[in-house]
Amino acid sequence: MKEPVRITVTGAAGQIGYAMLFRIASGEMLGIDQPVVLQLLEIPPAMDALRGVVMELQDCAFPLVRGVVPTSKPEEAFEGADFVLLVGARPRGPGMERKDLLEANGAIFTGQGKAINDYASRSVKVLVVGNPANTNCLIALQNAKDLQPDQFTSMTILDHNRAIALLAEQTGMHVAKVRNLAVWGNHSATMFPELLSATVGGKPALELIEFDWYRDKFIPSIQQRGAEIIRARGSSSAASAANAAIEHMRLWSLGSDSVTSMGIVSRGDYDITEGIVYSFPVSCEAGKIEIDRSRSLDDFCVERLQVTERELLEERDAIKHLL
Ligand code: NAX
Repeated sequence: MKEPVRITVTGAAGQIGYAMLFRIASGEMLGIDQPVVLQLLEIPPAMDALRGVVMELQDCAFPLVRGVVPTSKPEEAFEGADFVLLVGARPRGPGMERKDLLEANGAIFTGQGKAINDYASRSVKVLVVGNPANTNCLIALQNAKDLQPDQFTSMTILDHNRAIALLAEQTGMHVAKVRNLAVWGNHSATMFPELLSATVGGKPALELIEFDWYRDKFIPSIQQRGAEIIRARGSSSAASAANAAIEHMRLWSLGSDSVTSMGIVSRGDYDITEGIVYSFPVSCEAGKIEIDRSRSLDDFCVERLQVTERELLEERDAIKHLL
């Protein structure tokens, strides 16, 4: 058996936390030979709910779990953390504008970035799930001055998986046949699910579907999928988001055998402004994330890459006092 690793989950009593913790504890994230210590952060009003979640974790008697630490203190939650999943965030309340949402979350992710800097393992891997995820990730990494920016990522694998599923359905093929698709940009309604390089069963995706369907149905459906789920379920995606977060961390630490999508700090690839957290097509090996630099993009793609880039630049401007 390996030495236990410390995994911090914030917002652990929320709906994504509830859908995620039991799967992490059973070994689905890092493997069934990897013991874990779960360090669970919540705000004080949610500590009772978190106590209930901890009781349920105990009642599973998971052999891999070597400790569970429920806390409302960031310094305890991030102490020695090898993996951090920043799920807890302030939801948009009635009358709240996007600017207010960015500001409210800015305060949370400034503090958590600093606490990760001060208390986590020097090789920590951080995933931001809480929205607005890309910009929250930017704030956290900018406040973790002693860590490397590439230790911070934001989640777009849920959008990636949604795009795979919809393309598979449209072409009548199994999801495993879809390769090389990518989601670019912000996790928001401007994200760009790109099919130019995608294949289904070895054939170019764009030869199997009508371009009009791609532009007018596929892209907006992926962009609006979260809202569609809220309309149907009465609350936002939780199990699929938890699944995506687990997949993101698994691929990052154990490696990927195909292209996926992750929000990472731009180094200027594909002419995207350096320094913003932008979703790119990536692959992972030995704990490192590499951008797929092999894509040739047409004007249709470039225009969409720029739309979502502009939105991220506006978000960055709105919180620049926190950076
Ligand atoms: P919930 O409202 O069910 O849970 C959030 C939890 O976070 C609550 O228990 C709350 O007490 C806690 N929390 C709030 N502030 C905190 C802080 N400062 N420190 C620690 N905990 C704190 O939301 P849930 O459905 O679990 O969603 C969590 C976040 O994920 C939201 O911001 C949501 O918008 C975002 N999502 C991101 C997705 C992505 O693909 N990147 C998809 C799913 C989801 O919408």
